[in-house]
Amino acid sequence: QTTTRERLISLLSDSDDYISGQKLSEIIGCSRTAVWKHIEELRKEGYVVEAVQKRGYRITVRPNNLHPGEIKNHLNTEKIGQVVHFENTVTSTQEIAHKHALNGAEEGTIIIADEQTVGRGRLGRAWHSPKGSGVWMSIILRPNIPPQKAPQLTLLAAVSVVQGIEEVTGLSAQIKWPNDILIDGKKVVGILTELQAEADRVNSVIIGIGINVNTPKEAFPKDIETIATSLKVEKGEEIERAYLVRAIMEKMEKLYHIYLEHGFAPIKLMWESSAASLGKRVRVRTITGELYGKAQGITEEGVLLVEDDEGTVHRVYSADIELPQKS
Ligand code: BTX
Repeated sequence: QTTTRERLISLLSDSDDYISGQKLSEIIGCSRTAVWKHIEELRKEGYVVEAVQKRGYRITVRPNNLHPGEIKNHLNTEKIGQVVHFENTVTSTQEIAHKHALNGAEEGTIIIADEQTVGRGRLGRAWHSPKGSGVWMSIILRPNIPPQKAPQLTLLAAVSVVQGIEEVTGLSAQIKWPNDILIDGKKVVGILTELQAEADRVNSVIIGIGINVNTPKEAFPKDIETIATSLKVEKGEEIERAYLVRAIMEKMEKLYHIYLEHGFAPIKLMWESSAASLGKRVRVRTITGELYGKAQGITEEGVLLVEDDEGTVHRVYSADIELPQKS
């Protein structure tokens, strides 16, 4: 699966010293001309590749891009992220992931794009996915579970993203049931889970993750400028996107192993420790109506339990939750 280009990036990044064209071509198993052509390609994309006579090549500057070579460089997973399809511009990575899934893509395959023109949220809503500043990706999983358990994977994905963000930026994010990740009360990540399933079993779960990474504050459209934020805005510095994706893939693979072996219970505990809404009064808006009450917790299936003022506990399968304003 690893291409010449990916090997090249990996070799030139691992080495503190220069590597000669001859040596590169021997290790990779291609001609020196092929090596040279790939290096020219990398330069066009913003890599600074130093070339010194008699010594060879070295990468000194890497662009903040999401090319598979960058993501897979040092990626410590068995499955998740081992196959990466990168596109500059797509309608929606979900749409493309569905096609790959139907065509038998391997578990763990990711589709990632620099820009989405029709990024989608839940219930037909749009997801703002401008060029170059975010992570817009879809991950294909094939767990052997019944369809009604699939929402658990949204929660698992949310925990992975929170852990990945924490590792790379040190920022502590919170999860708002079921699929939003907030920093300081503002939305920095959205997660959308879609299924290809039969009545009793899942064929594939397609987890779409949208992260505002380097979006400048003033670049958010008017309708979301007060509710959205980016990692860069919160951290005050540019974040390397490929590094973030890698961290999330690694966290997700660990959690997914735990999930397949021990079920949802351990993931539920981790989710609860990052949950923004638990124990608080919330407003729940479903397609059929509204409900006020205290968010008690989630069930083993990932269903939210809300206790209303009369003491009745409601099981909420799908809704938008509003948290009280911070005082
Ligand atoms: P959601 O329906 O919970 O959230 C959508 C709502 O969030 C919008 O109506 C808008 O108010 C707000 N919003 C839109 N864009 C942004 C943004 N960039 N940052 C913060 N708030 C925003 C959430 O749906 C699920 C989003 C999943 C996105 C990923 S990206 C990769 C994959 N491909 C794809 O088309 N969707 C997923």
